[in-house]
Formats: sequence, structure tokens, C-alpha cells
Amino acid sequence: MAAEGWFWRLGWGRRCPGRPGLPGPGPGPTASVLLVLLLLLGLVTSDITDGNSEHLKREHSLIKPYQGVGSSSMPLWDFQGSTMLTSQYVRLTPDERSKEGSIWNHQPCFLKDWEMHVHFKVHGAGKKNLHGDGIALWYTRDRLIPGPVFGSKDNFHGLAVFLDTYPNDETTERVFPYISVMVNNGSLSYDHSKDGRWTELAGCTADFRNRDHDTFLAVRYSRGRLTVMTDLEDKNEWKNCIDITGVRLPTGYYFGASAGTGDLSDNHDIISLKLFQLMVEHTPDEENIDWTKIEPSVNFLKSPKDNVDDPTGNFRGGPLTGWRVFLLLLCALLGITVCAVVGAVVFQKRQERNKRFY
Ligand SMILES: *[C@@H]1O[C@H](CO)[C@@H](O)[C@H](O)[C@H]1NC(C)=O
Ligand SMILES: [Ca+2]
Repeated sequence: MAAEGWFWRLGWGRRCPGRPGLPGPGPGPTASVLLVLLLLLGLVTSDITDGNSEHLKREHSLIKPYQGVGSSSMPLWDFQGSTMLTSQYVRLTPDERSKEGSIWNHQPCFLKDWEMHVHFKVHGAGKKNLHGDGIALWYTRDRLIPGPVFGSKDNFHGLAVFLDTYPNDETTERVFPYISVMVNNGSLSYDHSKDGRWTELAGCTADFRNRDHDTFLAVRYSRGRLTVMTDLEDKNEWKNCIDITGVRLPTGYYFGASAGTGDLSDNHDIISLKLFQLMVEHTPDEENIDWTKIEPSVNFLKSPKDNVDDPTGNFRGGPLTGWRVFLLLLCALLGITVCAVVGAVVFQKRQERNKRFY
């Protein structure tokens, strides 16, 4: 916990303790400018960290050495289907056709605000677009029920994060692998042939398959805000994938992970799942309601059906992030400067013309 805890206090930006402090020479003029810029950026991006401290919850985490390796007793996690346990990873499916497997936390989670870090690996012999289908991460009412949604049941209650490696919808312009989220109250069905397009809330393209280095994903849920970040480039840095608000999830659901293969296959491995409690204050009104009775739902201004295809996968961007605000300000400044210059030139030209006439 100690090591985990302290680097997490550094916040979203970094996954591991990098070199602390600012590199480079003393505060020369460039350094000062940089510092001011960094401070400005810091102010803009400060909402990402929220200043919370995080705490690892062992009872909802899966960490090496896995307990009860090689036996069927894995007290904190139950597994099902093709799932196989080794000392180094939990393999949900091997690189073989028509497999499905899952692992499910034994205890329901009663934390209101949490963050799950997933260390995973998707790899196989299949060449580009000849591999599938992917992993799903779950926070759901039911557990251990096999089904068609990446090895788990459809019409689920709760949250799903799909790490989809295969474009079943041949007409899509999206680049795969593709990560998306879905919230369901049991009424919605995941359309596998459309890669869940009609029920998806948000998503991004993420190149996580057959990487030589470790790949990570983080899911944060706090105060109705759902954030998904990836660390796939071996840089120990989280990259924003999904950031949406208005998501309502109850407490008392189960964490799980599942994977499935069909005609195409891959090894789908989970190396660790770490659940952190986020220390967030809630209003007395919020505290007084029974959180286990909340119906999973999302308040959207737009219906997910309005999703427009965007090859970058960045449609429905979340709230403005630091860089975007910064770029917007820069553009505005440039715009104003250009207007001023053009205005001045036009004004001068007019003056000259007036001089000529009189
Ligand atoms: C479940 O969700 C659907 C649409 O997403 C909605 O029409 C329905 O009212 C919801 N049911 C409950 C019980 O909240
Ligand atoms: Ca798919």
C-alpha cells in the first residue's frame, strides 16, 4: 500500500514516480516562462486530480502472488469458463477459438467513489484484424453468468468497459482496438455485430494489442463522473480516453472481467486489478439516500444514438481538458491579433485614401 499510495497522490498525470521536480538549469528566463506556463496548465488541469488521496482495497483487488494458485480456492475472486491461473497472470481465454472466461470479485463493493487500475495483456498469433474479440470490465449486479457479451451475460445491470479488438461492423470508420463504455439497467442489449455502437456512451481508439511492454487501463467513478484512461506507450503516463458526467451507479455491485473468442482468438490476460477508494466528501442529502437502490442510468443531453462517426475515435469529447483550453485561448489570442492587424491596415489605407481626396 505504501508505495502504491504515494505515487497515486501525484495524481492522474503520472502512473509511476517519475523524476521529481523540474528538470534542467536554474530559473533562467526561459525556465521562468516555462514555470508560468506549467502553473497555468496546472490551474486548468487541476480538476483531474481533485486532490484526493487513494487507498488500495485488498478485498476488491487481484494482486500477485495470487492466492490459491493451482487450486480452486481463490478466496477473493471466483473464476469461470476457460479462465486459467498461473503465477504470472490470469488468462481469461487462450488464443483458441470459441472460448469464454471470467473472474468475479467475491464481495460486493460498497464504495461510493472508486478507481480501478487494470494491468492487462492482449496478445496472440493473429495478424491485423484476424484476432478477437476482446475483454470486458464489469461493475454489475450479477456475476459469474456466461453469455454473448465478451463471455458474460447480456442485458446486465451496471457498468461495462469494452476493450474491443475486432471490428465486427465492417462499415465502421473507426480504428480498432476500440475502448467504449456502456451503462445498462437491464433493458439494453449489446449488439455484437455493430460493436455495441447503439448503446455506447463514449469511446476511443487504443492500440493495446501485442505490445512488448506492460499495458494499463484505469476506470474512475466519482460523483457521477466516469473517466477511463490508458497507459499503453510505456511512458508511465495516463492518457485520457473517456470522460463523461451524469452517470449514476449504485453501490453493492460486483467487479469482474471477462473475455471471449469466436472464429478469431487472442490470449486475454489480466495481470492485476487494483481497486482504490477515493476520499470524496458528499453532501448530507447524498449521504442520506440508499445508494444500493440507485438505478444505473446516464443523464445525457444527446442520445447515444446521435453518435457521429469520427475516424479518430474522439467523438463526444469530455469536458475541456487543460490542453484544449490552452489551445483555445491561444487560438482566441491569435484571432484577436490578426483582427487588430487587419483593422489597423484597413484604417491606415483609408486614411491614405482620404488624404489623397482632400
Ligand atoms: C431503463 O432504461 C431505459 C432506457 O435506457 C428507460 O427507458 C427505462 O425507463 C429504464 N428503466 C428503469 C426501471 O429505470
Ligand atoms: Ca467487436
